Amino acid sequence: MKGMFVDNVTLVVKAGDGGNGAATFARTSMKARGGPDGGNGGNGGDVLFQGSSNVNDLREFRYKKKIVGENGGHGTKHNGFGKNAKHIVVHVPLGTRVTDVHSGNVIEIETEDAPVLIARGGAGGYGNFKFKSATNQAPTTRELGGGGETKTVTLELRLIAEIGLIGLPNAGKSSLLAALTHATPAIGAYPFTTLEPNIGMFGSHPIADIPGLIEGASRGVGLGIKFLKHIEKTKILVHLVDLTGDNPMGAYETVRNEFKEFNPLLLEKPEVIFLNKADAVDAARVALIEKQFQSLNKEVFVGSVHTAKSIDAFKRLITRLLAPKQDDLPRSAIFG
Ligand SMILES: Nc1nc2c(ncn2[C@@H]2O[C@H](COP(=O)(O)OP(=O)(O)OP(=O)(O)O)[C@@H](O)[C@H]2O)c(=O)[nH]1
Ligand SMILES: [Mg+2]
Repeated sequence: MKGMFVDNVTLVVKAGDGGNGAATFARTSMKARGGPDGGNGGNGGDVLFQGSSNVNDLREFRYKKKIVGENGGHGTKHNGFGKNAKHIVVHVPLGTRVTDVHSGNVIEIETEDAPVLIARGGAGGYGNFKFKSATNQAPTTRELGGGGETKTVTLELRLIAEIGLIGLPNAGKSSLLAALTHATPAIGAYPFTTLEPNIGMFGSHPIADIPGLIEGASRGVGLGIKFLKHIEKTKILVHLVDLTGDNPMGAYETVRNEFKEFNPLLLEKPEVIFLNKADAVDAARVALIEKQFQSLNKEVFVGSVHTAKSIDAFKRLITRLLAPKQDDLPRSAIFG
C-alpha cells in the first residue's frame, strides 16, 4: 500500500512445559505399605498476544528475540499438585500481523479485546496416585509433563509515515532521522547512502527517511519514482536543504519540480524547509539564503542536525505542527 512502511521482527515463542507427575508412596516408619501418593504436575503457561494502543512499534522485540512461557510446577508427595503456571500476555501494537513461519498461518491483531493464543503450554503429567487400580496397588508409573509448543513467528507492522524527510542526496535526512528517533540509519558523506526508506518513531509518530531525490526522479532516474509514492500519505514533509551547496534554492526547486512531475498534490502538502548544516557556513551567507527562502511563505527552519540546540528547537516545531488542529477534532453535530 502507498505510504506504508513495514516494520518486521522474527521471534521464537515457547510456551511453558507441563510439570512432571510425582512417583511417591505414603510410606513412613509407621506405615510400611502406604499407597502411591504422587501428585500431578501443573500445566505450563500459554503465551498469548494482545493488541494494545499503548504499544506503537516493534522496538521491544529487536532485543527480545525469544519469549519463554512459565513452566508448570512438578507434582510432589502427599498428593501435592504442581502449580499451574501463569499465562504470559505479550502486548503488541494494533495492526500487527503475526505469521507462523512453519505453517504459514496468519493472524492480524486488530483490537484490544481478547488475547490470541500463540503457543499452548504443555499439560502437567499425572502422578502415580492416578495409576492406582484394583490390579496395581503400588504403581511406580507417573507421567512427565508435556512440552510447551514452540513457534517461530514473524511480526509485521505497517506504518503510515506521518512525516517524510525529503531532499537531494547528502542533505542530512538520515542524520535528522537519527537525531529525532531511536532509528540508526547509515549516514555517509556521499550521495545515495540511503537506498531504502528508514523509519523511526518520534513518540507515536512514524517518520520516514526517504532516499535522496534527484532531477528526473519522477521519471525513474536515480532511485526514482518508487520512493515518491511513499510520501503521498504523509501529513508533513520536511524538506532538507544543504546550506553548504552552491545553490540551495536551486536544490530545493529541483526536488519540488520532481513533485510537480510526479503528483502535483505533493506540492500542496504542508512542508517545513530545514536549511541544514548552518554550522559549516558563515553566518552572513546563511542569513542571505534564509531570506531567499522566507519569500516562499513557508515554515523555514535554519540550523544544524549536528547541534543539540537545533534538534531541540526542531522537535518543538514538529510537535506543534503535529498537534491536532481545532478543525480536525471530531464533532458529532453542529449546534444551531
Ligand atoms: N556539518 C554538518 N554536516 C552534516 C549535518 N547534517 C548532516 N551532515 C553530514 O552530511 C552528510 C550526509 O548526511 P546523511 O544524513 O547521510 O544525508 P542523507 O540526506 O541521508 O543522504 P542520502 O541518504 O545519500 O540521500 C554526512 O557526512 C553527515 O555527517 C550538519 O548539520 N552539519
Ligand atoms: Mg540517507
